[in-house]
Amino acid sequence: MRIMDGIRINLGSGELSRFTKKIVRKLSDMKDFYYDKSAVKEILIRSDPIIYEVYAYETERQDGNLSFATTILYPGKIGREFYMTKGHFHEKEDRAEVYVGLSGTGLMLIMDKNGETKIVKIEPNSVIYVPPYHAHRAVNIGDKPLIFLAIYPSDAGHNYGDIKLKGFSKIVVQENGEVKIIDNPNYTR
Ligand code: M6P
Ligand code: ZN
Repeated sequence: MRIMDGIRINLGSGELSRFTKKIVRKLSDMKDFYYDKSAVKEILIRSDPIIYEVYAYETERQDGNLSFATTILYPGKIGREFYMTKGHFHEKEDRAEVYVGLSGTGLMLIMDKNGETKIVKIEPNSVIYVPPYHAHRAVNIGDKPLIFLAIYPSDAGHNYGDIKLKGFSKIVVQENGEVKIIDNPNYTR
């Protein structure tokens, strides 16, 4: 009987050996998501840095199926705010997700519908459960790429609308060389 190869994760680069979709998210693709709009403008005059890349292995969008993706979130800041993913609620809001940290250090913001945000560390070998009805965003607070695996129902979908408009209730910034979690001045309940 033939033994099949599984899909491998390159732990150095975060790349999947097989994937159905690759996303490259540059600053120009997510300028509304950072709180400091003038810092965004300033950077975009000179360059358009890649903030993160996603290798997704997605199966048919049907109840019961699972999909998974690795994300490589680069280190850096826009103004004082650390590089982060857009963050999203699921289109099917009752769908949950699991994140597994593979390399680098970061934080996961997990926010409920009322804007209550919990923050969990992402580091190698950490497993983070995102419950249904919660928005989730990863933030790189280190100086190396943050690499993690996410596993989610194939029919979950992404809803960026609310996040694009208001963001998360908390943002992660650097202050006097330290990582600080502060209230997002642009967030309204
Ligand atoms: C993880 C998963 C993906 C998601 C990606 C980037 O890999 O949650 O579903 O697309 O992170 O996050 P976002 O879609 O918020 O930019
Ligand atoms: Zn998700």
